[in-house]
Amino acid sequence: MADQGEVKLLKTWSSLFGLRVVWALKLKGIPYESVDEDLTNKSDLLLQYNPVHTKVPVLIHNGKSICESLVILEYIDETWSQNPPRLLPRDPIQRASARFWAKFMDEKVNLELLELLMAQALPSMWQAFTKEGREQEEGVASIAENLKLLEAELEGKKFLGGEEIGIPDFALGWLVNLVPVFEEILGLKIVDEERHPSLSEWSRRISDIPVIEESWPPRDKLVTKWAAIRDHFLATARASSG
Ligand SMILES: N[C@@H](CCC(=O)N[C@@H](CS)C(=O)NCC(=O)O)C(=O)O
Ligand SMILES: *[C@@H]1O[C@H](CO)[C@@H](O)[C@H](O)[C@H]1NC(C)=O
Repeated sequence: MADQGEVKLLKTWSSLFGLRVVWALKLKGIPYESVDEDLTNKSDLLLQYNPVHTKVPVLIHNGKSICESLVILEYIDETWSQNPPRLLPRDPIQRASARFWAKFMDEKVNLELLELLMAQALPSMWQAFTKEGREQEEGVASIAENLKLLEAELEGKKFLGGEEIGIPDFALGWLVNLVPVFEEILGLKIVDEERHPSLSEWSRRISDIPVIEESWPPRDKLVTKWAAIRDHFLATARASSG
């Protein structure tokens, strides 16, 4: 195999964006050095290599940095194009579709799930979570709309990209682990077998991939972390609304 060069990944123990890159590197069999950042005390390396956003993940390949998880995934696919699996299809129409869905995950699904957890970023969500019963169900319904779209997209398919795992699957993959964590904290069901059979099937298929299964952050640590983040957001929101 050709020399991989020096590959270093800046991430955190829990970063869902970082996980996308971990999976891509591991599935393609690319050896790399992993550096866990403390985001409350960012390293000089992070400030130097991602001065624009100072966010993880950052991939450093032979001293050059690549930022933004979806951009990193494409870089990995192009740089190690000989290593299967191929993360973006060859066909331009299919490539466009893969990029479209990856963007959809970031702009809609992932964001709305975080907003649901925080119940603060959107006034409508805030309302849903400070009120009871029917209105809370309506807050959940807006996320349900996006999940329904994904359910339809996945129907009859193994992966979002088709037969093989691809970039949109990486973009959505964190859902498999984090949705149950959010469900536990919120005490409600977001994804279920009955309403989301294809999504549930896809979740199982994703978690059965050994490289993915072995890379999840510890569940109890995640529950503690996200519950604390949520409490902090809710307290701040209450304080600022008097
Ligand atoms: N769009 C970015 C998002 C990355 C991101 O939000 N990273 C978080 C950790 S999960 C971060 O580094 N936050 C540090 C900060 O905002 O200062 C990507 O896809 O890479
Ligand atoms: C911040 O990180 C540096 C090393 O990168 C370390 O020397 C320092 O003690 C850390 N500061 C705090 C407050 O954790």
